[in-house]
Amino acid sequence: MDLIKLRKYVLDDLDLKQLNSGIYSEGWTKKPSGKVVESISPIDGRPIASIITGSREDYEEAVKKSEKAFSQWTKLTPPQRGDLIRLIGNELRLKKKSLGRIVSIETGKTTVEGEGEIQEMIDIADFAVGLSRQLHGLQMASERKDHRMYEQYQPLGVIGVITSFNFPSSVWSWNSFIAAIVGDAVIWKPSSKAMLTAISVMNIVTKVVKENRYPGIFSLITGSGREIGTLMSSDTRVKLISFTGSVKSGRTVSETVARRFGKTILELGGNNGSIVTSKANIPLSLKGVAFGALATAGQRCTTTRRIIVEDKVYDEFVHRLKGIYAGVKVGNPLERGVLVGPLIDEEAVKNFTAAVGRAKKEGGKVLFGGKVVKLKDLKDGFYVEPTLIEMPKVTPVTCEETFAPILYAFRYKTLEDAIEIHNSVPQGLSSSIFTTDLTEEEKFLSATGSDCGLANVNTATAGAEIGGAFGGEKDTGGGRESGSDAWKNYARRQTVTINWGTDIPLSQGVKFDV
Ligand code: UN1
Repeated sequence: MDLIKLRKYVLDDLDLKQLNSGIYSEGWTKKPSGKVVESISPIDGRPIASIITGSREDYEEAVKKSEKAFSQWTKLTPPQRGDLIRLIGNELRLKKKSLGRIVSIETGKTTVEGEGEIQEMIDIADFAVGLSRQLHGLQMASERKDHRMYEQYQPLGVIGVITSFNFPSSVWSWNSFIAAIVGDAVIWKPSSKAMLTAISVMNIVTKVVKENRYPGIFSLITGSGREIGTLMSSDTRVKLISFTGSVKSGRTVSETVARRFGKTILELGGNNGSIVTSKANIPLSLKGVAFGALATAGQRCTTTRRIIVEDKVYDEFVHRLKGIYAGVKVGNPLERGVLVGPLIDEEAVKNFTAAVGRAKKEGGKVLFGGKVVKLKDLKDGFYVEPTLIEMPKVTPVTCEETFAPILYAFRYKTLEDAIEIHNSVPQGLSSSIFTTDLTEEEKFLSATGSDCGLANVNTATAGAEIGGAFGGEKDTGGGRESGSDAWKNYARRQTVTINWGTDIPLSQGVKFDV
């Protein structure tokens, strides 16, 4: 399949003419002043687009325009803001296939996962529309006579969203659609490995904004994290940085933003474990573990990276899992039946090989896979084998997140041991237990159970829905975005006290007679 032809076909459907500009602030900047960066398809290792990224000047322009747009946008009521998100959601529905295909070409996701990415945007749009009529605060009883006390949530202003290649558009929408109904304006810096997706999404979103004469609250600025990311993180005009990426980069972002007392939402690495007990429904667990470990070629923050299996069923479980791995097709993600596409780039392949080597040195035994795959017709693509490694204990490499389909298997005797192994890594994003035993399940969900932001029972660590708050603890950064009350992160909370009486009684019984 000719990727360039396919790319042209889908970009025509997306009506994307301004392909090379990586800057949008109230219109595509004709000639951004940053470097030209190529976007490479991991499917065949070839360039699919050359994009002119932004510089400091383009960034300045984006912030100024966003501030202006914010001042107009914030005058609209939240349901009026919700109207725009509804229209965007409708347009995304129409373009789901083409956008999904761009995601697949650029990031190597399978066709269904590429479209799933856009579905996730549509879902969060629907959620945001409903939420636009439900933004609420508490009313508290006042100790002072004839006083009313309540809290309200005001927009923050301009916020920055820095996304990663693996969910190149949905994570932007989790943040941006919710922030928009709260009343914020959003500047997006996508991963340099997924700029074409960002440009395609922006082209659709901003067409809806323009055609319906809304203020230009969505801007895009491509460029390196080092340059543009640093500008955003240190800029007091950008009230919140929502960052998705590695623990290492997240630490830098967090420190830079904290120095100026800005806000952050951090979605950093995961090292997610599934506990499989002897009471588990084994066929169901096998499916859950295989999906969790292999979907998106192991490049989700929520990917299952560790299984902790009870001694009694370990041999059977691992044997059957190997059978499933043997049947999984690795290859061109655009082809039917392929479940595991490529890794994002050459560096990811190197990291995979290095991790397998380290695991072996640390006492691991490769039960399945472990090698790089060279496909006959896609020799320059970045493919690796689904890999299962038995580990005698928790070792340094198993405490790290390697963005690849490597699954470490551990044995356990008691559930307490299993939970200890599970919680012994620095990251705390997602977790799961497979069991039909109520006591085991409740132990896993108790205060001394899973220490992660997401805890699943009889389902995979990956594949969270947008309705819940998404995020994790420990090195994962503590941020929450997407559903539930994560919208509050995009607002400033204001406690309001109103005296509607004729006197001025003071709190804590203080007398101040003047
Ligand atoms: C991520 O990997 O950054 O839960 C997000 C999931 C997806 C989102 C993952 N809905 O697997």
